[in-house]
Amino acid sequence: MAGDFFSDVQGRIPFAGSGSSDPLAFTVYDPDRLVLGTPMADHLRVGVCLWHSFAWDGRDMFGLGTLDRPWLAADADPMAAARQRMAAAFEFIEKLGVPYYCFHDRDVAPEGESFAEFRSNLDALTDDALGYQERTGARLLWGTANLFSHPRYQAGAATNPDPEVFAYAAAQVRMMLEVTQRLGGTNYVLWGGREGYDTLLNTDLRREGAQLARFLHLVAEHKARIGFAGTLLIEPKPMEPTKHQYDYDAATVHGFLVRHGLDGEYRLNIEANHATLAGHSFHHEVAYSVAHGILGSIDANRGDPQNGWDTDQFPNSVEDLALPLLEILRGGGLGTGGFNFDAKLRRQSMDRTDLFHAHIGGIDTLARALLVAADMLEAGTLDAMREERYAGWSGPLGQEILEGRLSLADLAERVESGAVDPVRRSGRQELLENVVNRHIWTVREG
Ligand code: XUL
Ligand code: CO
Repeated sequence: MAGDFFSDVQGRIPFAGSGSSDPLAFTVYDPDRLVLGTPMADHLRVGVCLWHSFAWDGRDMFGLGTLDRPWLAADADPMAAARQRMAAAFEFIEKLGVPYYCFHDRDVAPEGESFAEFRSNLDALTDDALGYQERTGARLLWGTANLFSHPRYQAGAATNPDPEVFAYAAAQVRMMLEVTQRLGGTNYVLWGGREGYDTLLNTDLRREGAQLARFLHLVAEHKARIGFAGTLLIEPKPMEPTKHQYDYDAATVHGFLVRHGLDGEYRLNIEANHATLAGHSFHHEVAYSVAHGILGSIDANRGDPQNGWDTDQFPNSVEDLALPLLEILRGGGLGTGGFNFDAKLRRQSMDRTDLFHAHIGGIDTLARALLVAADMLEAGTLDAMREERYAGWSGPLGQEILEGRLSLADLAERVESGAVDPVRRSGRQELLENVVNRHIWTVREG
């Protein structure tokens, strides 16, 4: 297998089964294994992100880069460095053996001195990416435009007080949407990194909401104009980098879309660490999105219970992932979406091989959670108990209420006559938790 950067891994990471102690092998993720009749790889549709894994050297706000990343050599010519970065990324993706990758325009292309130069850089690197896709079989899960790093976006992109910044952001999204289309991307993501505020003292909430809605309409119109076949996704996050981001969580974004006639045009890219930053569980955000038919894709990662920021660690808890996966299976799967590892190594995990350990662990955790979720779905206990809890709504009273055949006065009459006299029933939470744990403890790996 070609490549110069990951020589510790010679060929593709194999599936070695649960008995294996080889750290550079999968023990659960067996791409061809059928789960509920579908190969594991098609359930999970795993993607590698190019920003944390290939365009970041480990720097944080307190210190310099720590990671061994020869393809980020600071003194290299920017286009030459960009080509090295892409070569490293595709070598890794091919060796990891996952089907997808994701990137921002800026992750691959140097910005140059002008928009035209940025565009020509991105075009050239898109040609390269097409060649790599053909050679490796890797596909683009989603593309996105970085509308938050450059100083011009300090006060937001679509929600900027200056319409020229709005226009600049529009040009960038148009370019990246078309690049995503050229690469056969199955989704296009908008994450509103600085679409929010640092202080209400200088912020007009009504205006900024209207601007954001206009922007999202423009993107949807352009998607239709060029015939992009993928799905448009919005990625909720409540804060960081801003104090308050408008796309706070799934329910907030859903409400915004409905309010502005944009539902039907956008779905959601739910990120685990963003859910917990919003004070929800990842399970909640996925369940909300599935319940309303707006789940699009997943950014797989996790936060840290002691740190209140977006630590973007690789997922490692089957408990945390099994129930979200159950919701996804109940909803019929991810469609055009997938599990993108929007996750980064810890700063001390400086060896290149650490990237493999991180992804192998995350993917095996996802695979095991998928097995647990499928087992829960097949056993049907949770579904049956939930259904039973609402049984009254299938009876005559429930049906009459839902069909609008009873007024408040009608209902009061039934209560007053004694025909209605509710009986309390246990919510059985502990029993349900035991059911879940038994699936987690007993599901077989092979
Ligand atoms: C930031 C984040 C982004 C988006 C893409 O928290 O998650 O990387 O996924 O812009
Ligand atoms: Co993300």
